[in-house]
Amino acid sequence: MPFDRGLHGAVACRTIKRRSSVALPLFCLISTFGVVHNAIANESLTIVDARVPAADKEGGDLPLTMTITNEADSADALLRVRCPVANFSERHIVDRGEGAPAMRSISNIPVPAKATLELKRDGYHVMLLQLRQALAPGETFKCAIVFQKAGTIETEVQVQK
Ligand SMILES: [Cu+2]
Repeated sequence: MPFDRGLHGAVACRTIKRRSSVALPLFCLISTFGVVHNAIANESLTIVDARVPAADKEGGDLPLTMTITNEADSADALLRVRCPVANFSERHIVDRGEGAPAMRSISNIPVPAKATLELKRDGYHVMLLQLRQALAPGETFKCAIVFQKAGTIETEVQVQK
C-alpha cells in the first residue's frame, strides 16, 4: 500500500513539475518524505518466538503464540494468520468471568503503539483450526501474519514438546 502511494506521488510530482516553479516542488519533497517515513514504520513491527505445541494427529486445533513488538507511533492490529498446516485460523481472547476461563473468537488482536505484546494460551492468541497433519517437536513451518498497518509478515513457527 505505501508503495502504491509512493508511485502515485512520483507520477503526480513529475506532471506538476513540468508546469510550475516554486511552491509545488516543496509539496513533492514533503510527499516523498512521507513515503519514506511510511516504509520505516512498516519495518518497525517484529515477531519472535512463534510456537505451537506438538500434535500427534491431524484434525485438531492448536494455540499459536508469539511475541509482537510494535515500535511504531501508532497502534496496529493482527487481522489474519495463514499457515499451511491448518485449514483455518481464528483470533482468540480468554474471558474470565464466573466459572472456568473460556476462549472466544474476536475479529482482530489489538497491538498497542510502542509496546511488546505477548500472545499466550491464557490471553490473546491465534488458534489454528483443523490441523492438516501431525506436528512433531522440533519441526518448523512458516505462517503469514497479516496486520492492518504493517501488512503481511512471514514468520517461522517452532513446534514444541
Ligand atoms: Cu484459542
